[in-house]
Amino acid sequence: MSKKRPEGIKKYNEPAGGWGALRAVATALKEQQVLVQGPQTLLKANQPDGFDCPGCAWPDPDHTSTFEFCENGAKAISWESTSKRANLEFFAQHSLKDLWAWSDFELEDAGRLTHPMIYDAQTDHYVEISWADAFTRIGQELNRLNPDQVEFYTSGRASNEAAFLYQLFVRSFGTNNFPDCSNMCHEATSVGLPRSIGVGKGTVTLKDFDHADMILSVGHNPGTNHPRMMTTLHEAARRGVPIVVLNPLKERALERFSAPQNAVEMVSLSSTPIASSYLQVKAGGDLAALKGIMKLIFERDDADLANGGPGVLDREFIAAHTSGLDALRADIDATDWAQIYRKSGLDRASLETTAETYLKAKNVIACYGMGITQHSIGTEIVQQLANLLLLRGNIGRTGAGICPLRGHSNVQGDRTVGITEIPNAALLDGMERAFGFRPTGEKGHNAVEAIQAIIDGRSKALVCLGGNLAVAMSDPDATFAGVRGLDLAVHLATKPNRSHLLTARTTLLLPVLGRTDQDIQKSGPQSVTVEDSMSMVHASRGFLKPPSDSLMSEPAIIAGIAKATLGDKYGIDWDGMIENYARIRDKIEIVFPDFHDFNARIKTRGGFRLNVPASRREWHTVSGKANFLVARGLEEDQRLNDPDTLILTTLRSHGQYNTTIYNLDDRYRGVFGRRDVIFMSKEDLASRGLSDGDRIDIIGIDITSDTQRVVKGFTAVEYDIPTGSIAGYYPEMNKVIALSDYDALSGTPAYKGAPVRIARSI
Ligand SMILES: Nc1nc2c(c(=O)[nH]1)N[C@H]1C(S)=C(S)[C@@H](COP(=O)(O)OP(=O)(O)OC[C@H]3O[C@@H](n4cnc5c(=O)[nH]c(N)nc54)[C@H](O)[C@@H]3O)O[C@H]1N2
Ligand SMILES: Nc1nc2c(c(=O)[nH]1)N[C@H]1C(S)=C(S)[C@@H](COP(=O)(O)OP(=O)(O)OC[C@H]3O[C@@H](n4cnc5c(=O)[nH]c(N)nc54)[C@H](O)[C@@H]3O)O[C@H]1N2
Ligand SMILES: [Mo]
Repeated sequence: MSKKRPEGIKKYNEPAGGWGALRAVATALKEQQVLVQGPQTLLKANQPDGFDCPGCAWPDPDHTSTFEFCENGAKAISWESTSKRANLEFFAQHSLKDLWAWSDFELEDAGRLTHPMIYDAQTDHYVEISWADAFTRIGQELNRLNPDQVEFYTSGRASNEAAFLYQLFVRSFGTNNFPDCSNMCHEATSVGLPRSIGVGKGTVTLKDFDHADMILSVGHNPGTNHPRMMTTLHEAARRGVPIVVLNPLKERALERFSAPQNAVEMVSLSSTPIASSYLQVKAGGDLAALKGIMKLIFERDDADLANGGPGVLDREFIAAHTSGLDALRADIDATDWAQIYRKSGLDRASLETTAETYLKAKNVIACYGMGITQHSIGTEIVQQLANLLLLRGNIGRTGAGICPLRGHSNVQGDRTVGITEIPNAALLDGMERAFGFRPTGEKGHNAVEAIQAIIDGRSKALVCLGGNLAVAMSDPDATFAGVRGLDLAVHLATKPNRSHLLTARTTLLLPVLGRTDQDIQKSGPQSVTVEDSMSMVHASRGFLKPPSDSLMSEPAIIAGIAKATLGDKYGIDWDGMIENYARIRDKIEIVFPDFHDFNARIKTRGGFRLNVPASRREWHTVSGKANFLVARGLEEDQRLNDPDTLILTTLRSHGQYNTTIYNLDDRYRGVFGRRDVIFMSKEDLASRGLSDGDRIDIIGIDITSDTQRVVKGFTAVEYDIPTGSIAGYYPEMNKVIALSDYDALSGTPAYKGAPVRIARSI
């Protein structure tokens, strides 16, 4: 007899994709009331003459002639093309105190912002302001401050054109304070891979997947977060390519998937198994797992050499192209098996199978996501993954390589066109070439540093090009208080969210055109450009009628703020660039020569690929070679010494886009109508005297301060997850994560490895 589960917790037996996904799209369109424009909008997503889907950064196949189906892309698009409006009447009706009591879901569900607004403290309402007055006001406030007292945040939806103008404005103003959503996401990649292979980006293209003999999928959940990748994995699985998954949770789409384009699977209700083996590693255990796999490879290599064989490493490649193997070998030799098993939670057999599969494959691609970057050792884990590939020359040739799954649809592009707190000489030289002035090269703030400066009162103003920074960051309680103490807060946004309710002395909320909206400037309708996870740059053109006549595009707003702040400092032709975005691209091309013939090349179908030297085995590292890098040992984190400590990892549900909550269901994990749950193993429940359904408090452990961070009254759900690891949803769980808990090398918050204790709620 099956026991009674907590409310809303059911077993979901269907494969990922399939009819469940089609049903979910119909619901999303209906709920956002986009019945007329919606289906037509969806057909334009990721088509050569359409717009880039704001859902994720997975590339588009060349043959974009048929509709690329994606449930969560459809949700992202319908969320933006909704007919709901957060207009002036809405803000007249609701004070900010009222809105604070709304859930994050309800706030965004109010719909698209329609007018520029300023906060009126007397009445506690946002009220209309003209664009001209808004710009003047922002300019006055900014000019009162030292440029280094202002934080300029970017979220990864901004186009290359918007991001480039933004960095031009901020650098002309005089700071490199560029906190960026990338700092919370793939910074471990941006910092880790340049030292390994000389470039902070992935080395594969979509075509490489057709030639791979093994795919390693580490710490990402494509069924939810990159659903179009499932088409690729589905094809590979059907070709018999082994897909080895490392993930604490059995994610449904990585177990079995039914492709909505596949008529046979749809009609016969069948599906394709995806993972050939599934290693349920402990949260944060990937470093141990990767060291274990490499240890087995070295053992096999020794054995083969002893038998007179050639060994199993690619010695020719290693000799010609790499440096540091001996040090890596010494580190791996010194790593103790008992520690590997304990930290990874994996047994010898599963590590051996993985090593065997790896050695059998000629071409291996390793894909990864937040499951490995968002740890205090994130950069080092990324580098160990690169080591594993380098051992057999699996970087820089067809069918093989490293493939970080980027987050926001243009997060990679924003970094490429200059959103960085540490500008290198090439960037500064390029700016000087294009605009005749040399910006400061002094290091600015990343996301954690920006929030810390705001909390300490060192920074006085925050300007946000999109996003929901205060909610996305760890320790929101501290962040909220800090932002409320600012002189100025400015948000460029499509929809209201909680960060907009944190008012400073002067607060402005400026509505922008979204990716799907038509953008018409003096020279006519404009396209923008974006870069996907595989360094492909292509144009995107919205075509929907904007939600109100009072919206401006992101580039136009940035230019407006820049003119009001800088006057004609440096003689920059802001108006000319807004009249025709091709002129922005002309400047991008001068600063970043990789974009040569930019305007011509985006006219070609599918766009063009930026230079990724490591794809050609050119290593732009200090040594001129690809570097094997040594990571720290496995037992250095004292916070984990207490046997009562659990590692909390934070997840996206299937019904959310980052801090945007579409609905309260996480269908594939069997959670319906709620998010206040913590997944725990049977053993961890039992050893604490708890049962499935008990109410618990989650208490963050922070050895650097006495602050108590607690989330109360969540429901423990018995789940198939390794002992010692528990999981809850982002952003709710940010309350227990200390701001000081981040990867020292990259600054990425340790969202997937927070030490916590559990207590029964009283
Ligand atoms: N629909 C939708 N699409 C999105 C987003 C969204 O929120 N919704 N967000 C976008 C953004 S900004 C990003 S960055 C990407 C995020 O995409 P993903 O990288 O897939 O992000 P997450 O859901 O945070 O977690 C990934 C997976 O890591 C696993 N995991 C957790 N801890 C560990 C660990 O210690 N080791 C290993 N090996 N695995 C672990 C989790 O079980 C989960 O399956 O998606 C982008 N696309
Ligand atoms: N615990 C935990 N915390 C995390 C993570 C995690 O896995 N766990 N993941 C981290 C990651 S990977 C990321 S990327 C960050 C995300 O952090 P952010 O990028 O700051 O957050 P989003 O939720 O994507 O931002 C949503 C808001 O963006 C605005 N918006 C949407 N489209 C547009 C547009 O086209 N233009 C403009 N100007 N605004 C727009 C809307 O107003 C919406 O409310 O969160 C991080 N925080
Ligand atoms: Mo992200």
